[in-house]
Amino acid sequence: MQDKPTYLTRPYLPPLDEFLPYLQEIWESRRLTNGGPFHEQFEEALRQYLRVPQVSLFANGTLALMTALQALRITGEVITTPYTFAATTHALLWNGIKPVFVDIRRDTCNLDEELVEAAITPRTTAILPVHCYGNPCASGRLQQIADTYGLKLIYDAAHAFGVSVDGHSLLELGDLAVVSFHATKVFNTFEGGAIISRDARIKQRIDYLKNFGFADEITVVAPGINGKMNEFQAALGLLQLRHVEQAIAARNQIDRRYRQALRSVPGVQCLPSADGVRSNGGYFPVLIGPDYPLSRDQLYDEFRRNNIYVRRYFFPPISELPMYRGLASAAPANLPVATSIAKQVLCLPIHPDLDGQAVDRVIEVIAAFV
Ligand code: T4K
Repeated sequence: MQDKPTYLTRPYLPPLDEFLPYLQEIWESRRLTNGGPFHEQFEEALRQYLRVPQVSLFANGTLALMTALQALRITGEVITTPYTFAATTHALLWNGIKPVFVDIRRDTCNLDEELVEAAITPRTTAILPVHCYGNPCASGRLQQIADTYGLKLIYDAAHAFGVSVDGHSLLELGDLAVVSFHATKVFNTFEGGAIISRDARIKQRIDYLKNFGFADEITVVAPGINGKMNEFQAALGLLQLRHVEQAIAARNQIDRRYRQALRSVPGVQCLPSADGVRSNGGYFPVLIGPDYPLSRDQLYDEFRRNNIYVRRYFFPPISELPMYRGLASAAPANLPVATSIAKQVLCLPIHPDLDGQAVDRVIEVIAAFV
């Protein structure tokens, strides 16, 4: 067993001395939150970096998701994926919306666009897909379905910061896209998130909603929530933007190393990387198939014995959680691909501070049984 633990991820942080001047400014100005100067600067800097029309910053990605659904007045049923983090589906339930699960594709782990139409009912108002692990959804087809049936398309793009297809950010897609800046993400502000919107009118509504619905000191135009990002988070975000390209490059280098080493390991399958996609190296999932000598859980335990903390994202599928499993669409027979992938998946450690030796140890643990 190696002494030093290897974690799935370690949050990227810039050198502390680069952050101190920001902190000093916050301390001196006493401007801590409610759309302060760093908030305004970060929102604009992010808009330019991502090359998207509008950005609304949030305290975290979950509040952003909940607000996105409110902003578009989504009700009734929403078609979504069972293969995601609990926040995606919980955001629907917190809005009184019924999730309707549709199975995923084996190559991307994203909502299977060809199964969506069959799940539409007169109560369906929107589709909520996830760009799982930053893998792009079949957005052309999903948009076509949304347009045909008059549905809204909201992407949970929590994993998709910095991912682009043919030079276009994934965050441009759909009516709204929601991204997370949680500590474990490619780009972090400790906690944080944002909604990407298409025009100033919808951004205005989102901004009211995240501030209790206040339009001015005495006018409340909507039953809003407190979703505001504070000045500490925004200042860190501004600084993180200077480093994020380097962090993504380091992650992608680890991604390439894993792919090359695992190519020759029978029973271990990496998800294919699609043409024209600039990945962010946010996650490195592998599927442990029947040709591998150990089951997924045996390999997970073996990693633990070696002080390596891999994760089973996303097991169990959300459709199997107690609050969802009674839904007709949650039946495992309706979701064979998600059910099978959730039993096979392991996310391997990947983050900018993971050195070559640690990556080799992860590969050695897998290869030792072949
Ligand atoms: N939609 C999707 C598709 C999402 O994946 C998420 C969040 C959301 C929406 C909601 O966005 P946020 O509201 O979170 O902004 C983690 C994260 O908490 C969560 O943000 C993330 N997805 C999810 C996939 O993973 P946990 O409970 O598995 O994380 P935890 O605390 O076990 O940490 C994982 C590893 O990271 C540990 O091995 C240690 C390391 N770590 C973690 C933290 C928090 C650190 O080294 N330092 C840290 O500060 O959920």
